[in-house]
Amino acid sequence: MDFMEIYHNVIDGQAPEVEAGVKAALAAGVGAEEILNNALIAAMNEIGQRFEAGDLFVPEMLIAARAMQAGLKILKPALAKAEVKAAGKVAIGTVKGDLHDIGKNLVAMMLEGSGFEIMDLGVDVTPEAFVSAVRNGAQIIGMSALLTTTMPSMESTLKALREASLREKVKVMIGGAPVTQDYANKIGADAFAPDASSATRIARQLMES
Ligand code: B12
Repeated sequence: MDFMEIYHNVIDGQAPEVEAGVKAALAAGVGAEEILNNALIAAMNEIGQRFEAGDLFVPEMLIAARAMQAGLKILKPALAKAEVKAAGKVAIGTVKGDLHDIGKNLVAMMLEGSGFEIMDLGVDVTPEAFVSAVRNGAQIIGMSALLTTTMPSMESTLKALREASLREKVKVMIGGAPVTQDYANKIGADAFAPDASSATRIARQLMES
């Protein structure tokens, strides 16, 4: 399968073409994860590099992100082959001050697909909102940050959980491009995952631990 057409349409921000390309690839029997990795994620990586190099700016990044989301929407049913029994309840959100949600949505979709019940808290989520989610039954919290300047909000959330005496009741998993295992260790999170498929595996392990 040649993913170049979808890839370039994401980069050019052509949402309807991306949608059509993803539909055609699925109809041709290409695996959803293959389309995701080789076309959609690959294109966003390219966008990130071009942005870093100063070859494109926020508006272009935004329309590319919209095109990617259009493709993700088509992939969602294929990625989320929901299992019957709920594996656990996960509250997931992008931390305070941060509006990046593509990675967070992808992790939510994959978790849903592997049987977790998802409470999607959206973007710009305050520590207090994560705390409320635990009061409402979340067994795992998933925090996403794409900016080095918003990562400290993960630590604030852990602090808020301790202050509410809820830290022992919940597992905390973190991720996002600038986040590392070292950072997770440093702030006392229970787990880090570098991508959506390992997030699913790790969430299952957290439910058993
Ligand atoms: C698209 C994008 C945007 C879009 C976001 C649209 C949207 N709806 O999300 C827009 C245009 C809005 C945007 C805005 C900004 N952005 Co921006 N953006 C990006 C870009 C190009 C891609 C991010 C992305 O979606 N990647 C694809 C997804 C699939 O990958 P991912 O998010 O990493 O997620 C995966 C893993 O990290 C992990 N994961 C993610 N979350 C979680 C959570 C859990 C719990 C777990 C376990 C795992 C996990 O699994 C995911 C799937 O595999 C990145 C470049 C990059 N290389 O990351 C810059 C980037 C993140 N942005 C950057 C910047 C600077 C900004 C702005 C400040 C620009 C500006 N001057 O205004 C603003 C900030 C706005 C804000 N307050 O949040 C910088 C950050 C620099 C830094 N180190 O802090 C980057 C790195 C670009 C760069 N190279 O400079 N951005």
